Amino acid sequence: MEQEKCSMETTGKVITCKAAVTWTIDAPMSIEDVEVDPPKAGEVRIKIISSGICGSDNHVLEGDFKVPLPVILGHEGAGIVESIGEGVSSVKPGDKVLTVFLPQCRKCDSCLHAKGNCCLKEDVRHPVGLMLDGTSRFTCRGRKLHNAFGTSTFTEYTVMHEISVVKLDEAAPLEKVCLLACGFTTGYGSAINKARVTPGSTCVVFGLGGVGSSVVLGCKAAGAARIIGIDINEEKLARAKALGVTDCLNPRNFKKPIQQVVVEMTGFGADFSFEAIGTIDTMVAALESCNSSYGVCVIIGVAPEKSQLAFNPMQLLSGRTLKGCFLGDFKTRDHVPLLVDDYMKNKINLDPLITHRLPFLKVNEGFDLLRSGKSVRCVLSF
Ligand code: COD
Ligand code: ZN
Ligand code: ZN
Repeated sequence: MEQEKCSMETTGKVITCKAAVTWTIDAPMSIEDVEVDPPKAGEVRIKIISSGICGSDNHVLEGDFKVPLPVILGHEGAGIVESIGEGVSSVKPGDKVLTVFLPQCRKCDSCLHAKGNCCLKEDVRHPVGLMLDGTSRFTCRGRKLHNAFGTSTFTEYTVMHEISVVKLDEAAPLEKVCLLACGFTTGYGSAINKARVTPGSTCVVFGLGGVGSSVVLGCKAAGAARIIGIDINEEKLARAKALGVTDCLNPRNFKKPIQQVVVEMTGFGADFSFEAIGTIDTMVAALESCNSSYGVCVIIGVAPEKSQLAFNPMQLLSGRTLKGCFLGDFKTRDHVPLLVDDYMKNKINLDPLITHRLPFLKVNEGFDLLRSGKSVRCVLSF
């Protein structure tokens, strides 16, 4: 009732609210008053309630992933629809939603293909930071701001395309399921959907942040017998044990390459390997950690711009499979609600991933926690 009243009062009007603006990448975000335009045709304006801080947002701030500036970052969000633009039919004001960076238009070649999940409506690999009509809905100090990955959740209100908005169960707790907008879904799906981890198998996961930890949960759910976790942060290794990691490896404790250690530990290499860090070296190590004949390696991390992956093709010739995957290979609007159902049925536990909570205005502190390695996921509340 309260929400509907609120929505009626603001529908069709510009909303002025607080947002964290990234003017340049080498400075903290600045909390500003921004004007958020009403949604145009096919768009949805959302009141953000919760947002996680994902490693990819940090990649942007550290200059490894270039997006047009100035920008409002954040993509792991959950909120409530405030108003809708013309023609929007899949959500209505008051609905709980997730802000997902991969759209699903249900019409393009990728969406129509049974396996495709990279909708062609928006190429997230080369972000333009504008709505599909080439304009922005955010203004700050008279300047137009870009959006990030079509989402922008570090703001009290955002505008997204309907095709990137996932409708949620009315009972879903937004302060938890926001992780399903990116980190959890990205990691869990890479194990379940892309690698198709098999019962009794051996898996190795490089990087035990929010995404890598979710890979571990996926491997465990798929029945992996052994899960080797690799991280340079001892605290991350310790925490991952509680998630299902059976063997912890810190590459800094070994003189030889970590892939050699994994191959020796497993006999012939792991059945499945996952890279959730985003460096070239760890991608090659992940590839070489899986069995040379039947091993499957899934790359999840984004490497610094313009970097090239180099390895001896013999690594593949012997039979290995190298795969990549965005957002866990889920078709977002079709499949993410099913994950929410699993969460509501207690089949998925997000609590071990949420190590910190902060009010939104302390978003820069949240990034400090991520960079210092103290947090797995810090969830901001608005
Ligand atoms: N060796 C071992 N561990 C390392 C190393 C290293 N050389 N360097 C860093 N680590 C560990 C860190 O200690 C940390 O625990 C972990 O790697 C990284 O975790 P986070 O918490 O910084 O980041 P996540 O888990 O939120 O995200 C990691 C990704 C690599 C998945 C992310 O940053 C990324 O690149 N995402 C791109 C993929 C994608 O789909 N992007 C779209 C939206 S996410
Ligand atoms: Zn993310
Ligand atoms: Zn599409």
